[in-house]
Amino acid sequence: MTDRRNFIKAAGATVLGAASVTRAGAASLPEAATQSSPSMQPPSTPPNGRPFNPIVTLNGWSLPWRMKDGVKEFHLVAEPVTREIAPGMTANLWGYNGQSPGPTIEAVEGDRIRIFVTNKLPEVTSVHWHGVLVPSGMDGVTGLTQPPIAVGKTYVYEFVLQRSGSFMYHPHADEMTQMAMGMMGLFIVHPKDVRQLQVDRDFGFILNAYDVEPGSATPRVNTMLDFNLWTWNSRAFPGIDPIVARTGERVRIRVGNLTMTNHPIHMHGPHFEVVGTDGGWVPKSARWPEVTIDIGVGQMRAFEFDALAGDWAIHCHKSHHTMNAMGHGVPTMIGVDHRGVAEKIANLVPDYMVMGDKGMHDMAVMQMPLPDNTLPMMTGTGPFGPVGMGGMFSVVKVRDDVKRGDYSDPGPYRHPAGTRAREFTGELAAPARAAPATADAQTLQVHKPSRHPGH
Ligand SMILES: [Cu+2]
Repeated sequence: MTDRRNFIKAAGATVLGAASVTRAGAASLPEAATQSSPSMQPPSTPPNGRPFNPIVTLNGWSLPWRMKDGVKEFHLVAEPVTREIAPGMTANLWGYNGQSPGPTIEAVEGDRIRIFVTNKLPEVTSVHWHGVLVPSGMDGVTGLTQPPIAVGKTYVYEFVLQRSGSFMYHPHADEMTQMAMGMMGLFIVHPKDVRQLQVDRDFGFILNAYDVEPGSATPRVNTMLDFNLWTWNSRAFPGIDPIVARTGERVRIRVGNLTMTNHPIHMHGPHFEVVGTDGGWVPKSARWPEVTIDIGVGQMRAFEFDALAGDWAIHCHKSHHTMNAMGHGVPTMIGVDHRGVAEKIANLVPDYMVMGDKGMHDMAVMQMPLPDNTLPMMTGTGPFGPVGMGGMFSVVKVRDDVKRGDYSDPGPYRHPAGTRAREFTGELAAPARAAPATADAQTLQVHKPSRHPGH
């Protein structure tokens, strides 16, 4: 405690305001852990402090802390990072501690935490603890509750966690740019009683979106709606981890939305219950069943289900959000026979192909030349061929024999005999159709009004 008091006095600030760290304070900074891998890091038992059941961050990890005089100390470093969006594409983003999104912060209701934030970006930043109840001066809004964290400077935030729940963190300084560049992370506060709200598996991810011109690597930050990479934790399918569970386990998924539009997240298979928002837990009697949960901008939702064996798609139901970079200015060619025209064009442009006249599935099958560092629009392969998906899509993989704590991909589901859709090869009778309407019935009688009163 003496250390902290001295340090705060030296910084000339009160405990209620985020304070700039002096050289004396910096000497006592906890180490800033960094992560170079975009793969899911399995949860680990908390080494000290109150016990909790850790969450699993899809394609992510949780930030280690150190205990100092009963305070949990974390160190976030805001910095430019490179993030693999999916195999074949890497983006130049901004994030924290080597990755975008930043590491998940996990702590327990009642914990006093101290978060050091070092700014290694080329411009000022701050961190807002979205949904966490904090003193006003710890809220991280540049200009309103604190000065901006200047380039190269470190600020410290300190507060006691009052309520458990699913929260986020993100900058409140040039946030249009900084969130478009990938600065965000999950902030999970576990209940004080480890048995309360307990589930077998607890997953979390943030919905984010980027506008990266095919062939380039840095997002355009002025885009408001027309993003071309729809991602979960800055990953696009097939780069998103599967959500793995054992049959019968209780599974929770927490999803936050820091894009510029809503995302109706639809899960196939078991129905789920909405159990929480970033405003708190929904009382048991008020939980409601769903198969799709619309997650508005700046919202978090937590939902739970009992795992059923199978490979169950989970995806945003806006179909354009399960695609990677695509051209929107393309006319619909379905039903257009343009083969004759194509031959003439091919004389001028030898690579010209006929596409889209029977729908767009061919796009998922054919290998087309793409600019470097560009994901195909429809991609991913399953045991029965191309899935034809990109973007916000993953698979809930539930098996009878998954071991406790094992999150590795169990491979494709083996459907029990007689439970999979199959081709029908029998005789097809002509379908019975309604008799065509007679010409008489189609004659319209038009009665013109005889008078036009009032005009
Ligand atoms: Cu969406």
